[in-house]
Amino acid sequence: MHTSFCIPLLFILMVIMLTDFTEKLTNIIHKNNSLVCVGLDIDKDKIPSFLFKKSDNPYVEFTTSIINQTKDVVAAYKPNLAFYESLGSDGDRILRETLKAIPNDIVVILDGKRNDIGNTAKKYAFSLFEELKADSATVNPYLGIDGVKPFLEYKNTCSFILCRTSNPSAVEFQDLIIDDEPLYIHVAKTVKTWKKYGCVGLVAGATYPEELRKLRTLMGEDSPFLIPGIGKQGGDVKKTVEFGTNSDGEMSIINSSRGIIYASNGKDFAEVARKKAVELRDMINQFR
Ligand code: OMP
Repeated sequence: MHTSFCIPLLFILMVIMLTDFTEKLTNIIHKNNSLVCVGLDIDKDKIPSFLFKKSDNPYVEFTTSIINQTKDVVAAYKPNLAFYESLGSDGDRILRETLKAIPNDIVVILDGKRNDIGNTAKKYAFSLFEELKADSATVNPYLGIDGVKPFLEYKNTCSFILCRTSNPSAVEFQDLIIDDEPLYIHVAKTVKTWKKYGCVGLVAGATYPEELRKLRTLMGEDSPFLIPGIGKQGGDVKKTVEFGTNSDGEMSIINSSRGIIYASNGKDFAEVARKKAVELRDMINQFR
């Protein structure tokens, strides 16, 4: 091939490789020395009330203050869409303005636990990855691969499949024994086969460390894990890190929402959120 073709081709290939999701995740983990994900779950009842008196854009002032105070100590931000959708059309504006405040090198996870039949799942995937330009999303596996594939087809994104959730009633379905193994293990084994379609990881709650350990062993070194349940839900940080990360102490995103963003409801809310994020980062790093 002529060199005048090779050089632009190489450049395009490099750009594609540079923006690969796992590379973006690894880069930000190294840059900020952090596995912390701050969950941006905005809730009027918990946001400092002075913001609603003093500001005409209180939610965005809240989220951008938190982002500005924590952007050098986190790997990711995770807005949970329920909190934005519950605000109606204003929620869409608030979400978009919040996303704009997040630096490009930080991973954005849009948490909507979406899925549907393939034709509809395509629209969910489009709205998260094209409209809102998320790096990743949480996805429900219950409908099987035709509902998941539309998410996996987006290059440079990654979908975190609900596998062993952090809530008390996770056991209700996820622990059902089928062919001598719990359902969540079947989910993980199947998700492993979906790697051929695109980047796929697991959601595994910090509140179930034994299950987390089994899942990391099963999925291997290169699968990204989203691990919520630290902070308000009481997950154990040491076990989460020891069982959830790979042998480099990476490939995991450890989320805390309320424990960080609502640690103070005073004027110092953003500084206190930073303090909490730094504390969590340091505690995690102690065990990596
Ligand atoms: P906090 O309990 O306030 O730290 O919030 C946890 C966040 O993670 C919420 O947005 C939850 O919806 C989400 N989450 C879980 O708590 N448990 C899960 O198993 C999965 C998720 C999630 O997918 O992020």
